[in-house]
Amino acid sequence: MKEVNVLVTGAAGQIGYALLTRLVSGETFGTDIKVNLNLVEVPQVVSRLEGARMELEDCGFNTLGTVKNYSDINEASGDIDWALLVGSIPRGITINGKKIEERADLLKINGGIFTEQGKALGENAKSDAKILVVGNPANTNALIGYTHGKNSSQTWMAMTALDANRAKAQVANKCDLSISDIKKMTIWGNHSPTMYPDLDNAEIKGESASGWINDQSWIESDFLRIVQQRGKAIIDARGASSATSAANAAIDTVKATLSETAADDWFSAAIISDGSYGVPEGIIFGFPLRTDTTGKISIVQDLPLSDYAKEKIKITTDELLEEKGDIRELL
Ligand code: NAX
Repeated sequence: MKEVNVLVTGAAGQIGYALLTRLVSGETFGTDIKVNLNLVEVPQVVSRLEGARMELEDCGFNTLGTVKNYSDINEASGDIDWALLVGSIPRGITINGKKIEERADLLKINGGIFTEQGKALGENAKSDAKILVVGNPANTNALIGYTHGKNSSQTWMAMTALDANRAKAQVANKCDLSISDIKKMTIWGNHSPTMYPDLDNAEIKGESASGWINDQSWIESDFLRIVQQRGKAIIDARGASSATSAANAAIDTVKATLSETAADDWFSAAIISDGSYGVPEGIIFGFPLRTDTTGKISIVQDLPLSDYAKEKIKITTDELLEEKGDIRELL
């Protein structure tokens, strides 16, 4: 059996719990590939990973390879094909007597983590490794990791697939359609409330989704608000953040990179900007993406953008530039 080596940080957290089974069940990488897991946690909770390991063993998947637990990213990152960086320090945590509420503080604390993880993966992971940052603030964490990875053949992404899935679900509900009828959903920009889910370029049965919906006031008010605030709505209802749907989106992103993207579709993730669509180079930005037959990921070009879309994209761009300014000394 072929093997794939997958590293997951924050593996003892909520998303980690929902993610691990699906990574090793055969669903993600295929039923003919063994998945070796390197699980990483902070030293205080690394012992909990042993519980995760036992449960995975008890699932009885033929595709489960080795499961190793680490608290040191340098030891964990050798020969990795895929890294899912889920662990990060959440807003509201108290560190050295100070409650971390400000985005700038959060960015700096996580910056230290992603500097180290970037260096370790850049030096030790495979040259064609793909790295998906889930831990927030995901885009800027990914920028720090990418910068310190200093390995241009590796691909760094920040996750926006959850936002894309949320957008598709709202459209499906509104139009009484199946999710599979909705294609080409793009989340432009930051994984934050400034993200811009684009219904002009999304398609329903080959037609522009915004044309099909034909209700601009729903698109500009209800739809945007619901998608942008969905994370908060779930926390309010569940008393905890979205874990199952976040893990599902991470699996969707991995799968989207494993084979050529269907001709009538694309997927959404944030990658380093190359200046496409006038987005400044050097920020990790949500774009429409396609995977080719060799596994290379590229930005879908030449999509039309209305003045309204350009205005929204500018807002999320400005936010990412501001975040970059907040962590300038870490780059
Ligand atoms: P949890 O608090 O349940 O788990 C996080 C885990 O990460 C903890 O077990 C913690 O010990 C670990 N951790 C912290 N620093 C670490 C480090 N340096 N190395 C290894 N492990 C470390 O949070 P959970 O609900 O699982 O969410 C994880 C992250 O995903 C959060 O930052 C959250 O904001 C983010 N999210 C991102 C989403 C996205 O679409 N990009 C959506 C869902 C989610 O909110």
